[in-house]
Amino acid sequence: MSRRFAAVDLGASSGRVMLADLSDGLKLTEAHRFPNGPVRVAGRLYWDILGLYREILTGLRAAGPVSSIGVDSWAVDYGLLDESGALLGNPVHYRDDRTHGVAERVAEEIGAETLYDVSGLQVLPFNTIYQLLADRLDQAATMLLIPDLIGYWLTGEAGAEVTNASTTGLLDVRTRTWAQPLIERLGLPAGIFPPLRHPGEAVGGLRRDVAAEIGWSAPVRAVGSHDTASAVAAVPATGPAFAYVSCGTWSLAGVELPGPVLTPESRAANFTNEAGIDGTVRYLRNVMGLWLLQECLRAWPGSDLSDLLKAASGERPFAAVVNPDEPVFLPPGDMPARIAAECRRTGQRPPATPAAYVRCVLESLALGHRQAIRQAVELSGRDVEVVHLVGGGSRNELLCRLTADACGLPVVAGPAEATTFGNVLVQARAAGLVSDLAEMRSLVAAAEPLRRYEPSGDAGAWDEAASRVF
Ligand code: ADP
Ligand code: LRH
Repeated sequence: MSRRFAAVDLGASSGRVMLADLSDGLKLTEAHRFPNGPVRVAGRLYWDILGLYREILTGLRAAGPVSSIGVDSWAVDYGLLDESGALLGNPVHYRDDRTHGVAERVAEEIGAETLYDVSGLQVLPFNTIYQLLADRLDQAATMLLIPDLIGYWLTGEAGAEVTNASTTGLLDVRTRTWAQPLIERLGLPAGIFPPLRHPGEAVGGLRRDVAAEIGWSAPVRAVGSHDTASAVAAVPATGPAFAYVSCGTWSLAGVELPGPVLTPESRAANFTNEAGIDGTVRYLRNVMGLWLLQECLRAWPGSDLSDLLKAASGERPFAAVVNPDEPVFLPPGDMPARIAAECRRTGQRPPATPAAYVRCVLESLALGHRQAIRQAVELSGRDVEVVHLVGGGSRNELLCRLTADACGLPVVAGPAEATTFGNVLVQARAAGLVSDLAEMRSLVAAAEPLRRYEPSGDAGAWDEAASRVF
């Protein structure tokens, strides 16, 4: 058996097929990277799922033969299959507005307390539960979350991997099984939810036509198919006293716990208890993340990220900040205009240049990280001595420094491809090459140079900035 594993990792801004070699430590190489983003058709926002699938095949062909393949992606979104297994319509993007008002309606019908007690999930307007209620299900035989849909196309086997199923709002947070009574109460067809599978379990062999197309064959293995579950599994922590920010399109900020926190205070703070590897709980909150920056860049054609970051580091601190989680920032659109409007609404002068906008976005995100981590500590009672910042955002030195300063804690930055590490290490463990989460984490720490940022600056200035927007 070879010690090579392939990870298919679909992020909301880019997808990649990565190759890991565990012959001597852990080496990661990129086989193929491709852009990902929303496509608006007739007023509805979709993913280009077939385009993504084609890129995945290109990547697997380039990666060459491996021992197994794991697939992860962003959470909550899904495709519906009919009785024959054909895809019914293109998967809708979680930033589409079809779920407008649904969460409020469900809370009224079922009760927000009951929903939280069953699923332990934060309320985000796009949770699968709300999308399904806004969808047409009359022809649907099976609902597959995005990584499970890709796995189905690769192998012909349908199932629901549990870490990602925990983001639907329809998984019981205590038993980690489908919440049948809730599903029935909502009038959702129980039959569309496929059998659950766990990270490390076999999905199936590649379909013969897929193997012929990529030129080799290997089994697909379930991993932490929610990208954030894989990223948290690969946080290079050396002990339990850590918080994390998985920072890409979203910043997922929180702590890892042995069990859920389901208190009224936790619900009021909109903290989520998502399923992690090995029965752990990812106790975290979504912060709007680098989406704010991505959308600014889209509004400034021809701008260069590294030039802007350099310029932003010389900008005046705390000139303007916003609450990054204002719902107005969620849909695609003119981000600088929305930031300017938020600044005006909170009595601040809007930034005047792109560099000043970037400074505003990064300080606002650092404030979001600080607030989420402080609340995670308070609500869970977990001690935190260090913040691990992983994902593409760990390449952003200014953001790492600002996060350390805002939190008053050291930040250890990297790896940027934490999700991929988590994905391949669960496969390697299933192959008997790795033992437990601690060993996985020490392999990641040894595989990547990590950067450490000590907190500095004026804590009072961060308090003052926070008081403007929270
Ligand atoms: P996702 O998985 O959600 O698509 P990633 O984890 O790939 O997101 O992170 C993408 C983000 O990382 C980009 O939007 C960008 O802001 C940031 N990023 C990536 N590379 C760099 C870099 N070299 N310098 C600064 N920021 C970077
Ligand atoms: C990050 C992520 C996050 C979800 C969001 C939909 O990629 O999976 O954990 O909340 O996408």
